[in-house]
Amino acid sequence: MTPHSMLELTGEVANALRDGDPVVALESTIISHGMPYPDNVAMAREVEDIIRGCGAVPATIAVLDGRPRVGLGADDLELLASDEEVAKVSVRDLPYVVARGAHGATTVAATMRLAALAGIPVFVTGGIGGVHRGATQSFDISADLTELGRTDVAVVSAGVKSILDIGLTLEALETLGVPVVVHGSDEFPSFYSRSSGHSAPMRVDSAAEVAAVMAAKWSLGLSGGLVVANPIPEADEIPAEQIAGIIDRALADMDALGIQGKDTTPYLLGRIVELTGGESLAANVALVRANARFGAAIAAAYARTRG
Ligand code: PSU
Ligand code: MN
Repeated sequence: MTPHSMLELTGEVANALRDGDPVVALESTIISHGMPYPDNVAMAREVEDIIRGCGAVPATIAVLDGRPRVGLGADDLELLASDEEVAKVSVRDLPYVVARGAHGATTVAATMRLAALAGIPVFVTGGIGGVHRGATQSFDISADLTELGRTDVAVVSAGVKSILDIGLTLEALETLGVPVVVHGSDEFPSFYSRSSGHSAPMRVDSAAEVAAVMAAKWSLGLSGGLVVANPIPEADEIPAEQIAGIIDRALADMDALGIQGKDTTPYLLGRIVELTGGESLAANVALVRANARFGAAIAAAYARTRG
C-alpha cells in the first residue's frame, strides 16, 4: 500500500516498506512523558539500534511542526526527550496538533493509527494503556483499547501495569475482539513482573506463531489489532508484591494532588521512578529492549508470510 500523503517517512522506512522488508513502529509518548531525561533519549536510540541489529528498520513516530513523521533522526529524538512543550497526543489530539503545526508525542493509540496509515503492522512499546483503577467512577479508559479494537497493528508490550485494573483491561480487550497472546508464559504479565494473577488468554512460543495469528486474523477480515505480551526477562523483574505498595502510594499521591485525565499516566510513571529510586526505570528499559528484539523477529516473520 502507498503511505498516506500527509505522512513524512524517512528514506530508510519508505524503501523498506516498498521492498516488503521488516519495519517496526515505535511510539514517542514513552520518550516525552514516560521516562526522565536523559534516560529517555538513550533508551530511544538504543531501541532503534537493537531493531537494526535484528535486521529490521525502526520507525519512531511523532508529530513535529504539525507533520506526522514516520522515522526520526537523532535531533528529533533529542527534541522529543527534552522539550517540555511537546504535547501528549492520543487519537483525539491528532487533528489539533496537526492543524496548529505543533509538536506531539504519540501514545500507543495515535502511533497505531499513524503506523497503519504508513502500512506498518508491527509496533513495539513498553506498556499499553487500559482501564484505570476506579474507572467505574472516573470513566478513565485509555483510547489505546479503542484503537486496538479497530486498527490493524500488532502491539508488542510487557503487558499492563497495575496502575491499571488488569482484569477489567483484559475483559475490555475481549469485548473489542482483540487477541491477547502471551509469549512463552501461561500468565499475563504486569510490566515490572512476569505475573499478574491473570492467566494468559492465549499462549505463543515464537515470533512465527505471532505472525501466523496476525495473518489469520486479517485474512479472515477481522480488522483490529493484537496485544502481544512479552513478559519482562526474569533477571530484570521486580516482584509484584514489591511494586504493589509503590503503586498504591503513587495512586494515593495522585489523588491527593487531584491529578486527572491524560495527566494520570505520566504522573504515575514519574512518581514510580521516584519512589523506587530509579529501580523501576532500569526494569522499564530492560523490558523495552526485550520487546524490541521480539518485535523485530515478529516483523521479519510476518514479512515472510507476505513475501
Ligand atoms: N504505560 C507505560 N508507559 C508509557 C505509557 C503507558 O508503562 O509510556 C504511555 C503510552 O504512550 C500509552 C499511554 O499509550 O501512556 C496511555 O495513556 P492514557 O492512559 O492517557 O491513554
Ligand atoms: Mn485516560
